[in-house]
Formats: sequence, structure tokens, C-alpha cells
Amino acid sequence: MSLITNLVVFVFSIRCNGFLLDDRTNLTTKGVSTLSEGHFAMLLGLLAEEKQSRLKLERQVEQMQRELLSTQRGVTEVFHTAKSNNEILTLQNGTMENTDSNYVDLKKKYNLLQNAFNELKVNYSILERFYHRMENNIDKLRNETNELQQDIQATNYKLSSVVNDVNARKQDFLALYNKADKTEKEMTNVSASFQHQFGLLTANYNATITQLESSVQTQIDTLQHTQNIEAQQVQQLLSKHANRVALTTCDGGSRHLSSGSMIMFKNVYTLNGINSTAKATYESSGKFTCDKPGLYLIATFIMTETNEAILAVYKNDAEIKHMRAYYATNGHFQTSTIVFFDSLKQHDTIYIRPVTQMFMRYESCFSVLQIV
Ligand SMILES: *[C@@H]1O[C@H](CO)[C@@H](O)[C@H](O)[C@H]1NC(C)=O
Ligand SMILES: *[C@@H]1O[C@H](CO)[C@@H](O)[C@H](O)[C@H]1NC(C)=O
Ligand SMILES: *[C@@H]1O[C@H](CO)[C@@H](O)[C@H](O)[C@H]1NC(C)=O
Ligand SMILES: *[C@@H]1O[C@H](CO)[C@@H](O)[C@H](O)[C@H]1NC(C)=O
Ligand SMILES: *[C@@H]1O[C@H](CO)[C@@H](O)[C@H](O)[C@H]1NC(C)=O
Ligand SMILES: *[C@@H]1O[C@H](CO)[C@@H](O)[C@H](O)[C@H]1NC(C)=O
Ligand SMILES: *[C@H]1O[C@H](CO)[C@@H](O)[C@H](O)[C@H]1NC(C)=O
Repeated sequence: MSLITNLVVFVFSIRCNGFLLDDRTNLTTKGVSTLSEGHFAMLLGLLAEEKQSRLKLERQVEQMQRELLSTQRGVTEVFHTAKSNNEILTLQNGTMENTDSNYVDLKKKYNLLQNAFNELKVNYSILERFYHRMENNIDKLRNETNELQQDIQATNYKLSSVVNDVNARKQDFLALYNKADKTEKEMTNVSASFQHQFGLLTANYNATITQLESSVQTQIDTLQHTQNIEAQQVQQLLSKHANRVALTTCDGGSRHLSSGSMIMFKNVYTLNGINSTAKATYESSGKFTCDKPGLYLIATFIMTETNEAILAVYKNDAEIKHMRAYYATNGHFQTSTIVFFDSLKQHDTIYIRPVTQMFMRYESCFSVLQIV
């Protein structure tokens, strides 16, 4: 209720200002007894003004009444609201106790927080010092970074020049690569051509070599054959030569020989190219039988003291040569000789007979030598 009273007093005090404004048009009461026409006109004006003011006031009072009504309604609403609020407050009073205990808790927590805050302050100062140190370090780092940046710029410059250089090298390399590629292709061509040529050459070489080999082999064979033949011939010749017939036999003793008898020369002095069988045949028959055809030297010398003794050389029982032997003028023995060449065929026989009777000394010999 006191709240409503206050509100009404407040509204009136605001409205009173309107009256005070009207008071400023103060009426001059001085000299009423001397009311002139001017004063009357002024009075009429004042009355009119007063009427206007009154009307105005009336309107204002009406308005104020309306406002008062609306205010009363508003206050009633406020009152209701306040009442319900009060009820809420009463309800809330119960919860205040909880709030109190909560407050105690809160205070404890606050103390803890304050401690933590103090610790944080300490930590903060430590951090601040750390921060300063870090700042210094950062300055250093910044300086180093600047230096590094300069270095990097220099390096970049160098790098770009290197890149340019590399690009130039790249072009060179590409040119070289192309050249190498071309060369490789040419090499491949040359290699293929070479291989082809080499194959042809090898085939040709092989053919030639084979031909040459067979030709050489043939020639060697021919040569060997010829050589063999020649060697055989030479061997034959040599053996023939070595085995040429050479025979010298002399008589064993001095004796009388009858006409037409055989002279047997039994002492074999030289023997070559005649085997023992042939030798024995000669010794028993007194006839030389030719086994190797050829040119022969046939020679005999006879020592005798018979004057005009005649001896003959027979070939195949036919006389081919004869000689006449004489004693020496002083009556002593003398040697007579027959020497000649003759071609003998195989189985030809040669021997000597006295044509007349005669005495023959032992210093008499018969020789046969194959020349060819
Ligand atoms: C609030 O509660 C206290 C005691 O708990 C009491 O003394 C006080 O009068 C109460 N206030 C209201 C407005 O009910
Ligand atoms: C303050 O710093 C110390 C040591 O670094 C740490 O153990 C402590 O928890 C910090 N205090 C707070 C409130 O962070
Ligand atoms: C960083 O460089 C500036 C100028 O070059 C110099 O004045 C400053 O002392 C340097 N700071 C450190 C931490 O070296
Ligand atoms: C390789 O040889 C062939 C035929 O002989 C020719 O057509 C070609 O141009 C050659 N290539 C080179 C790279 O010389
Ligand atoms: C040439 O001869 C050799 C050996 O005889 C052989 O290996 C090769 O294949 C031959 N080459 C040709 C092209 O005939
Ligand atoms: C010895 O020579 C004769 C010819 O003079 C010949 O017929 C005979 O076969 C030869 N005997 C031997 C063993 O060589
Ligand atoms: C009105 O009259 C009173 C009393 O005589 C005086 O005190 C006041 O100053 C006057 N007001 C005006 C505006 O003249």
C-alpha cells in the first residue's frame, strides 16, 4: 500500500509544474483603484488567458484521471504480480538455507581457487621470465633466420644460375643424346652390315678354306704317293745298288787242263749280291748264272807257262771272247787277261773253258761285277 501512495505523490508533483508555469504570468495588483481602459483590456486578456488555462487544466485533469485509472489497473496488476512474487520468495526462502551451505562450499572452493591463482601467478612470472628468455632466443633466431634468408637468397641466385646452366647442359645433353642415338642407329646398321658381310666372308672363307684344304690334301696325298713311290724306287735302287753282284773267285791250285774242260775257280775271294744257294751252284758247276739283269764287267786273268794256249769265255754255251796266252821269253809263267762289258739277262750263264790243253797256275782269277 505504501508503494501505491508514493506512486500517486510522484505523479502529482510532475503535474504541479504546469501550475507553476501559469504563476509566472503574474497579475499586477498594484493601483487597482486607477483602473484604466488599458487595464481593463489587459484584465479581459487575462481572463481569457485564465479561461484557456482552466480549460487546459480541465483537459489535463481528465487526462490525468484516465491515466490514474490506467495506473490503478497497472498497480493492481503489479500488486498481483508482487503477491505471487512474494509467494515465490517464500518458497525460495527454503532454498536459501541450501544456498547458505552452498555458499560455504563456494567459499572453500574460492579459497582453493585463490591458492591456485597465486600459484598461477608464480607460474606466470616464471613463464614471463621464460618468455623473455624465449624472446631473446627468438631475436637470435630471427637474426640467424635473416642470415639464413640472405644465404638462401644467395643460394637461390646460385641455384637459378645452376638451373640455367643445367638447362644449357640439358640442351647440350639432348643434342648429345640425339647424336648418340643417331650414332647408335648407324652403328646398328654398320653392325648389321658388318655381320652380313662377315657372314658372307666367313662362308666364303670357309668355302675357300675347305677348297684349299682339300686341294692341299690332294696335293699332299699326291706328293706323298709320289714320294712313297720315289722312296720305294730309291729304296729299291739303293737296295739294288747295295745288292749289286760282285764276285771274284780264284783257282785253288796249279794243274793241267784238258781242251774243252771247265775251269773251276773254287776259292771265293769276294762275294756280294749272291746268296749261298747261288754260290753253291756256282762252286759245283763253275758257271755264273745271272739273276739280276744289267750291264756287267766280266774279267779274267790266267797265269800259264803253256805257249799259245787259247782260252774262251762262253755265254749260254756260246763262245763270245777268247784270248791267246804265251809263256815269257825267259821260259817263265805269264798272265794273260780278258776284260769286257756285257749286258746280261736273267738266267744267262758265263763261264771259261780252255780251247787247247794247257797248264794253269794258281794265280788265276775270274771276276763278275754288275755295273747297273
Ligand atoms: C525466512 O525464514 C526465516 C527462518 O528460516 C524466518 O525467520 C523468516 O521470517 C522467513 N522470512 C519470510 C519472509 O518468510
Ligand atoms: C605451476 O607449475 C608447477 C611446476 O611446473 C606445476 O606443478 C603446477 O601444477 C603449476 N600450477 C598451476 C596452477 O598450473
Ligand atoms: C640482431 O641483429 C641486430 C642488428 O643486426 C642487433 O642489433 C641485435 O643485437 C641482434 N640481436 C641478437 C640477439 O643477436
Ligand atoms: C640403315 O640402313 C637402311 C638400309 O641400308 C637405310 O634405309 C637407313 O636409312 C639406315 N639408317 C641409318 C640411321 O643410317
Ligand atoms: C664356318 O666354319 C666353322 C667351323 O668349321 C663353322 O662353325 C661355321 O658355322 C661356318 N660358317 C659358315 C657361315 O658356314
Ligand atoms: C738265291 O738266288 C737264286 C737265284 O740266284 C734264287 O732263285 C733263290 O730263290 C735264292 N734263294 C734264297 C733263299 O734267297
Ligand atoms: C508577482 O507579485 C508578487 C507580490 O507582489 C511579486 O513578489 C512577484 O515578483 C510578482 N511576479 C512577477 C512576475 O512580477
